[in-house]
Amino acid sequence: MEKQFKRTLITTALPYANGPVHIGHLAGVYVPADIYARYLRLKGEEVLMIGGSDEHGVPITIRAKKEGVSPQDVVDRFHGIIKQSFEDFGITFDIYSRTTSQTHKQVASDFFRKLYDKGEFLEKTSEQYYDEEAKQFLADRYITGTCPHCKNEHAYGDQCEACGTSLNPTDLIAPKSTISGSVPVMKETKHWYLPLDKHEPFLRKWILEDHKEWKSNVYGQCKSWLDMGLQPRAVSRDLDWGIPVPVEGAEGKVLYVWFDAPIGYISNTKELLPDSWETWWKDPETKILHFIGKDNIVFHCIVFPAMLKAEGSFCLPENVPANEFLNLEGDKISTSRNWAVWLHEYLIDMPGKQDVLRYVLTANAPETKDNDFTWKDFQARNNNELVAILGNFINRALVLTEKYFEGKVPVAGELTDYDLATLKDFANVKADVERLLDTFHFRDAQKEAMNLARIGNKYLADTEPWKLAKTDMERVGTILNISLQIAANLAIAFEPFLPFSMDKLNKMLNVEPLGWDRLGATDLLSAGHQLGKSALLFEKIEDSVIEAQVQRLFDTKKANEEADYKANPIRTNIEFDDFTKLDIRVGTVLECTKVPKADKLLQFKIDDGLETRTIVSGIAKFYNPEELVGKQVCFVANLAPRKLKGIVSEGMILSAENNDGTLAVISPNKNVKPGSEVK
Ligand code: B3M
Ligand code: ZN
Repeated sequence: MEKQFKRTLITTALPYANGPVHIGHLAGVYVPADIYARYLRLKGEEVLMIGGSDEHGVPITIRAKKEGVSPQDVVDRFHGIIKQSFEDFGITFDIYSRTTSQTHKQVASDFFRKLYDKGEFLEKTSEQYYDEEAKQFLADRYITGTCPHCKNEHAYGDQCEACGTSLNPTDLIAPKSTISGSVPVMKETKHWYLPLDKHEPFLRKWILEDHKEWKSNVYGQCKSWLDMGLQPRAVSRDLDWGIPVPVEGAEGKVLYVWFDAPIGYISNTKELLPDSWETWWKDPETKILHFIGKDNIVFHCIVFPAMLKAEGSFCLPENVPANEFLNLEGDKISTSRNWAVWLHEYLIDMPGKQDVLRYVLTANAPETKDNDFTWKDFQARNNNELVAILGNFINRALVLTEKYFEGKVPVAGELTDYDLATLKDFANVKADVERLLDTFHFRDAQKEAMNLARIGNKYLADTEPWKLAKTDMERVGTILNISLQIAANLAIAFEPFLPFSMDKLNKMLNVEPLGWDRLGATDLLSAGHQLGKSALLFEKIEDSVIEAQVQRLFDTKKANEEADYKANPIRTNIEFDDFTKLDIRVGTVLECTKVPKADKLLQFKIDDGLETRTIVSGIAKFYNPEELVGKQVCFVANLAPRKLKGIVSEGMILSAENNDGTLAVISPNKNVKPGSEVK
């Protein structure tokens, strides 16, 4: 039997306060969470929606350093901007707080201390890079050096952005501290680890057996993490920005940001309800839901539950309806490359059009796979759906009532078979929308709601009351009565999706917002009820408006390309002799396989004309191994062999690199004899 709950606690990922929020955030997390919260409130259920800014972590300290301000300055600025954006888009948080709040510092610190006292952590000493000039340990992002795979000289301690390989700081060749520029030294440091391996049996059962109903993208990611085997994870860092580790002898150490951030959900609940917060976290009759993006799945489905379990008194989430990513005009949204539609900027260009964006983002929600936002689609959905279907229907129903009945709901006379069939159609919508919302299928739910408007539109088009006005006013009254009942239903069905417009619609209908239980009823407006004044709910968006947005993105792209070129200019001239030192050959790929435990690497066996050679290359993200077998590739044949993940690589396969770091292998444009020289 399905478990019954008394109340629902909705948490939404805490955005990092190191930049404003964009359409990707809204589409992936906040609009779906808000739709769900509004829906439950309309049903009269007890619900809380918790949000806040994530204000710790290394990226914030890096931004502060770059700008020459304090991390607190950075988070103060962006917390304000983010909070305002959410308010502007009608995201109905019961509280939107921040992880630098006093309450949070206390709650997170106490949480750590409780696990520490219970012996739930491992203490381990390891060697990490230390900057002797700056007198501090270096977070991975504060170390740069040469990538061992592709020789990019600007790789970070956690990742090479050129070839995409994840790195450890110790993998870097010629490491350098970005703080002082000095060469870091290895120094011992102690940290606390959460032994995820110890919780693995519990997590396996809890997720893989007890939560088979989770979305397949979420379940699948969890399964693959569990199947790889869990390792202890450090929950502290050597950093001067964060919540101090509340243990003696831990000076200079703070809680790892991913340890404190999810506790923020608890702290913010406590800040809102100092006396009753525990009911929301500890009573098994509370249903906890985490709305997040796909990059946060492991933290919400594995790490945070392990923390809660270790603590012992908290409930675990019932579901984690994570979304995939939204792209923008075909490219990945990127804060650093300004490839985004920023919420605060959108509202300057499109004042009052919050609902249009909410609608389009839900219609294209990346629920099961990555999805694309384009301005053309934005315009089409506005003009062809919001204006032409929903807005048009409402407007016709209201204007005709004003014209023929002085804005009073007319009496419904005898119903025809067609009237009855129409009423039956829209009565079914309630169950459909509910089923979809209950299972987090927001885009289909919205589509169903739009179908209700389609039914109304078709009804008016088929019955043509304007033609009957001269001959049969009673029939006109019946048609408009039915149309107005549909309009009142739309105001309920669309409230979770288009709250600003439905607020307007309620005013036009001159009614207080109705509850969800009334959806599907045919007596929402009684005969004689005086309607308010009608106005257009949506307006057509002209081509010029869309072109301006597209142009802006085009300008951004151009500026990025110029910056990329500047960052990677043509190098100084070399002599012909220098060039001839390079021995580049063509080889035919005989075999290509993934390197185990290295998600970026492919291992090749190449026919080089003489023998078979092994080459390891960091291009696994861009090719399926099978598709390269039989292809010819160019490779540096006289590069000294080197070991990668225990495999001796005899050469380097040449690829061309796009601005976004994606790679394409270089092949001759006609087949040649293996071993042919490239000159
Ligand atoms: N701030 C990462 C992100 O914004 C992180 C989420 C925290 S949720 C507890 O994607
Ligand atoms: Zn690299």
